[in-house]
Amino acid sequence: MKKVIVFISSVIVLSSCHKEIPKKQSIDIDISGEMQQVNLQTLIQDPANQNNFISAVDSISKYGFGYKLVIPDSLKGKNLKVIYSGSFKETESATGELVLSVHEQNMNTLFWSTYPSNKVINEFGKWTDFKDSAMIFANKNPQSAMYLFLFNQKMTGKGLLYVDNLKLKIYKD
Ligand SMILES: [Ca+2]
Repeated sequence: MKKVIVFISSVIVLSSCHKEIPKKQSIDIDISGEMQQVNLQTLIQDPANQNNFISAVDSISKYGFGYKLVIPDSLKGKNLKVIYSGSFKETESATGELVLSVHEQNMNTLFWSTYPSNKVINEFGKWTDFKDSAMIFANKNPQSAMYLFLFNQKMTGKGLLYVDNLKLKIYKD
């Protein structure tokens, strides 16, 4: 279990890179106690590399590995740009997706967007990298916003969805 935690910590990236979004303020978030990993039970050892852990779900287990961020007050009421990247692998049907969402404390949904694996996958059983971004406008991120989630899921379809190297960066307008 220790290995899992160490590995996951190493893939969290909240950088202050200015190259990708000129003229916009990027942020460094103190992630201690604010961000946690979710659906750790879906992590398995990568058969190709026992030092690597990957998320594996099917349409029965549904919800795969991701992150849960307690949104700091400094980000509430702001436009946020979230950049996410990683690798997908599907075995029989490209029905998996990445979900980015914002919720209030009672889990009422304020924002929900998905990035389907079929945007990039054109061959089953092969790892395919993805990178994209989503804007969360201030009206979807009000003072009552509490959690930001980024996780993968496979709600329908045959086979398994694998996800590796899931990363996110958050920029404040
Ligand atoms: Ca991994």
